Amino acid sequence: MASGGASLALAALLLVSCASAAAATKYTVGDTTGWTTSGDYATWASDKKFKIGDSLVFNYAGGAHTVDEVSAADYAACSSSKALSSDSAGTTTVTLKTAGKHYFICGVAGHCSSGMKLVVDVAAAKAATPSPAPAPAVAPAPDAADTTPDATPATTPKGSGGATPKTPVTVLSPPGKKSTSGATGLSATAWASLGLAGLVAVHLGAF
Ligand SMILES: [Cu+2]
Repeated sequence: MASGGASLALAALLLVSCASAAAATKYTVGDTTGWTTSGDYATWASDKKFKIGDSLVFNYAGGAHTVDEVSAADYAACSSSKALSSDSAGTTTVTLKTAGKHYFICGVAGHCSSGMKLVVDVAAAKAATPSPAPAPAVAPAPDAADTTPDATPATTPKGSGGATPKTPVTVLSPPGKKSTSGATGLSATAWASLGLAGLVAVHLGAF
């Protein structure tokens, strides 16, 4: 019962995580052109709908350029002195974690002003609203059904089962255990010989 509920919850979790993973898109900035001074990133971004969880992959020659995320004002001024983040490794992947506009520029002198600047507008997560809605509807139903039957049988046998057999069956318990383990014939013969021995004893005592 409990394991059934747990696996259901796991399945629900997997469904949710798979759905969000499948929905995320990886965008290669500038496509085959990559992140260079000859790119036109306004045009590149114009036909794309970015959402939370999507990622941007900047491809460029390592050390030749940087990918700096900056404020709107610094984007307009082509200033990366107060960059929110900066990378120059050659391949920079940025995951878009928040809605709204994200601004990226190249920090190398002259590159931003010659076009190495990108703004993406990340939409507020619309897909997030339908996915959490079915998850709670499924999860509470098996959970509630689980806790009620689990709690009742667990407590009842413990109290009565533990106390009752102890007192009356003190002597009888060893042969009883043997018979349940499969040695029914042996214990029967054991009891029969015990009975015989008893009979013999009685006879011996009588005579
Ligand atoms: Cu550059």
